[in-house]
Amino acid sequence: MNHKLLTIPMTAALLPAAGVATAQQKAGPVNIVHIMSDDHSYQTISAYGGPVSKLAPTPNIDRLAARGILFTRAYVENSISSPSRATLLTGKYSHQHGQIKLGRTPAFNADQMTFPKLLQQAGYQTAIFGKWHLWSVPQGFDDYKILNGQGTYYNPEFSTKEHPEFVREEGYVANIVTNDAIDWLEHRDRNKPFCLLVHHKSVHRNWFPELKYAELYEDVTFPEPATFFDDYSTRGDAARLQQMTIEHEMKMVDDCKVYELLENKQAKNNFNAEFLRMSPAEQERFKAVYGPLNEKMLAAGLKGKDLVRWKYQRYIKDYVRCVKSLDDEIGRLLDYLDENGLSENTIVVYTSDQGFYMGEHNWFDKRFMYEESFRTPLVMSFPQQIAPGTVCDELVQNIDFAPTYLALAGVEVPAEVCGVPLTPLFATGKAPADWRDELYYHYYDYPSIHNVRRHDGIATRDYKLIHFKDQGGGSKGKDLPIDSWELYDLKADPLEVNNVYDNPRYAEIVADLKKRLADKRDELKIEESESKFDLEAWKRKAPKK
Ligand code: SGN
Ligand code: CA
Repeated sequence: MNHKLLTIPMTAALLPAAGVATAQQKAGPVNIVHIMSDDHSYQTISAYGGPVSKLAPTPNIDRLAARGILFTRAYVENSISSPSRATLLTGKYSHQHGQIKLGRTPAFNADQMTFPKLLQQAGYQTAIFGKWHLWSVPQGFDDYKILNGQGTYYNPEFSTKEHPEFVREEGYVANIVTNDAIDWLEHRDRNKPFCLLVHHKSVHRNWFPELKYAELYEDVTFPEPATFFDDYSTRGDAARLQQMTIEHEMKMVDDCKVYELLENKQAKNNFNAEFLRMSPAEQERFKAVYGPLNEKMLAAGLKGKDLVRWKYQRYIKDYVRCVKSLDDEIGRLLDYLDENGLSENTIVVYTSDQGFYMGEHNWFDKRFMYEESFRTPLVMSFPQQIAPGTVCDELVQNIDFAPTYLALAGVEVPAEVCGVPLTPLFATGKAPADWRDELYYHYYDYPSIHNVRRHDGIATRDYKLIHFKDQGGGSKGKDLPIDSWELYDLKADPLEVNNVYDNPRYAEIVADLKKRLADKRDELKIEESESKFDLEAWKRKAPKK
C-alpha cells in the first residue's frame, strides 16, 4: 500500500493537470454513477475480448469503456457479495468493516463511516437502487429502493425508506432497477450534485433470462475454457475439496432448468423458486422454450463428459442471456445521461461485486483467489479527466472506490480508509512511480456452500502466493483440516494450473512473498485466528479415529 498517497489532501491528489482543473471548475461539481452487477465475469464482456464474449457481445459496456478507461487488473479483496459491498462503501478490508462473510454474524454495522454519508454531508444527493445485501437499513442515502437479500429476477420485492416492508413489483429486475434510477435522476434537485448507486441482481445464480431473450444464442456453441476438464493434479487440497463444479454441483433442475427430471406434475410446476415468481403467462412462455430443448437433450441420453458439456452450454447460454438484458439496461441509463447533458460532468463506473468462473477448472461461483474470481470487471468514463480508449494495467482494488469518489467530490479521505484514489491513473492509464505493487486478499466464508476453504494471499504483477488454512468442519467427507501453500507464476502460467510452491527454482520468490504477506498481515492487524491456525497442533489434539 502506498501510504504517501493516503496523506495527500484529496483535492490536490485528484487533478493530474492544471488545464483539467479549469475544465472541472467550469463544469461544476462532479456527479457519480456507480453501476455494479452481481457475479459478472470479465470473460463475458466484449471490451475485454475473449472467445465467449465475441459470440455474445456487450455493446453498451464496451461503449462506456471506449469513452473512458478499461482496467485490466482490477481486483476484489474478498470475492463474495456482502463483504465486497461493505468494502465499496467504506474503502476498507473485510476485517476492518466487519462484514467478513455473507451471513449476519458478524454483520456490517451501518453506523460506521461510508462514502455516501460523507458525500451527503458535503451536499450531494445520494441514492441506491437494487441489491444491497447487507444486514442493516441503508444509511447515507436520501433515497433507496433495495431488493430482499439476493433479490429475484422475476417480479421482485423491494423495500424503500418510506415503505420498509418488502413489496412485490411486476417486471424483470434489471428493467425495474434502471427505471427507478432514471426516475430518481429525473426528479432530483438539480441544484445539487448527485451520487447514484445502481446495483443489479443480474447475473447471479440461477440465471433466469428475460423471456424475450430465452432463445437468444440457442444455435451458438460456446467454446469451452482450456481448463474445463482440469484434474487439479498439481494443486493443493483446497482446489480438490471445493464443491462448485459444473459436473457435480451444478444442479440439473434448479440451475439447468431440466424440470422434466422431476417425478410428478406438481413438482415440475414448482421446480424453482424463481419459476414460481413468474405469472402464469410467463411460466407458459418459459416452458414453451425450455421444454422442447430439454426433451431433446433427455432423448439423446447424454452421459459422462457429454452431459458435462451440455450443462456448460445451458449454463453459459442462460448466463449471457442475463448479461444481454443487463447490457441493454446499462445502455438505457447511458442514453439518459447523454440526452440530459450529464455525461461530461459525471463519472460513470461499471463493475461487479466480484468475478466468476465460466467453466474454468470446471467451476461456476467465485470465492477463490484464483484469477477469474479475484479479478473483477472495471470500466469508467469521465471525459473531463479520462481520454477515450484509455487502458490501465495497474493493480487496483475495490478498496479504491470510496476514496476515488471522495477525491472527485473534493472531500478529504478519512485516514482509516485503506484504498487510494484512482484519479492519478486517469490521465494516461499509467501509474505514478510510487503506485502499489502488491494486493492483499482474504476469504473467510467457511464452512459454507461450495466448500471453499479460508485463505489469504498476496499477489504482485507477476506472482501469486496463497495460504489455505483452517480446521475443516464443512461438507462431510470433504472436511479435512488444511494448511497448504500455493504459488503461481502468472506470466508463465496465466491459467494457474501449475502450483510451483515446492519447485526449488522459486525458493527465493516464495521467501520474498512470504515475508511480504507476513508484513501485510501485521500492517493490517489480521487476527491470529484468521491466518495462523496451527495444523500440527490441531492434529495432535484431534481425536484418534
Ligand atoms: C447463493 C448461491 C450460491 C452463491 C451464494 C453467494 N446459491 O447461496 O451459489 O455462492 O448465493 O452469492 S443459489 O442456488 O441459492 O443461487 S453472492 O453473490 O451473494 O456472494
Ligand atoms: Ca456476487
